[in-house]
Amino acid sequence: LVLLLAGVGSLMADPPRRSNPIVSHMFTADPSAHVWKDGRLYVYPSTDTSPPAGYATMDGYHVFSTDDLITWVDHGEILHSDDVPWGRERGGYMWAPDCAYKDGTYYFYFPHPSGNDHRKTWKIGVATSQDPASGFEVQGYIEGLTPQIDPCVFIDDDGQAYLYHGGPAPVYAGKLKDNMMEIEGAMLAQEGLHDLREGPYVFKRNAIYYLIYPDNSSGGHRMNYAMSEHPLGPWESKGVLLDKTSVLTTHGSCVEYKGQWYLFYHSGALSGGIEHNRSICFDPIYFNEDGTIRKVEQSRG
Ligand code: FUB
Repeated sequence: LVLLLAGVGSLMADPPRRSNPIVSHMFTADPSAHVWKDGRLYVYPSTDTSPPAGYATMDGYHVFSTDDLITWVDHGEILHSDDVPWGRERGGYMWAPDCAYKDGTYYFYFPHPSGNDHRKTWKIGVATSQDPASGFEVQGYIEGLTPQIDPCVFIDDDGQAYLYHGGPAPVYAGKLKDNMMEIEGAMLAQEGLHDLREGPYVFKRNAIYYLIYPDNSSGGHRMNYAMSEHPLGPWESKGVLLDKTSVLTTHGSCVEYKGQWYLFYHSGALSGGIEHNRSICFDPIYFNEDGTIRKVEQSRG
């Protein structure tokens, strides 16, 4: 299934932010953005159901890609809760995912509980494919983790992969073995992340590691960020990157594309702020000389 999401009219738009929200034929949240070797930018979000039925009914993942930040392709559903061998009887609960690429294989990481009390039974599943937007098959889940949501995998310049997950706090992080499905050594609670709630995402720029995360602000979580000289911290919180949007949660990722950095996040842009009908958006981010990030000008809160 390949759908062209933007019509000719949107080609007239000059700044990329004009295509917000990215997707308008379904509700999407928790965008994880990556640029893969074909030069396209891919976004891996989770899916909100319509009419809104809460986070319990989030049941699958689509992938979207672009090469101009204006026209987005929906590659269709890559994974459904029916494909997950643990917890199959309950469905739903396919929450914020991430994807990583190593040695010819794409690794898709997703949370899914194995028992009736999802809070106590979260597993971080792994599905693999040779294609970034189709053919994913579940390989199992990562053993030995604290039951938490919101996986993020960051691969450093030396090829070492790190897994982060968190929700509730703290964020735990550690090295992944070369097979990308087992932990090497211990997962460590990450220090210095002020008021962290969930949703860690790590990226690197100019030898500085950044970890962005939602805080616990009442009425709407704000996206915060922290910096470190090391991928496993300790971190120094630097404040708010994105103010609250029109929905309670926030969750996002940062990526550089064609020389510009962007923050991907979700808001209630399409639904008018309905809590469980979120939509993924993006806006440019700008760095100061010392590596700190200016607060994002939110185009579709
Ligand atoms: O989308 C379901 C959950 O809400 C995510 O896992 C959290 O990060 C929050 O966005």
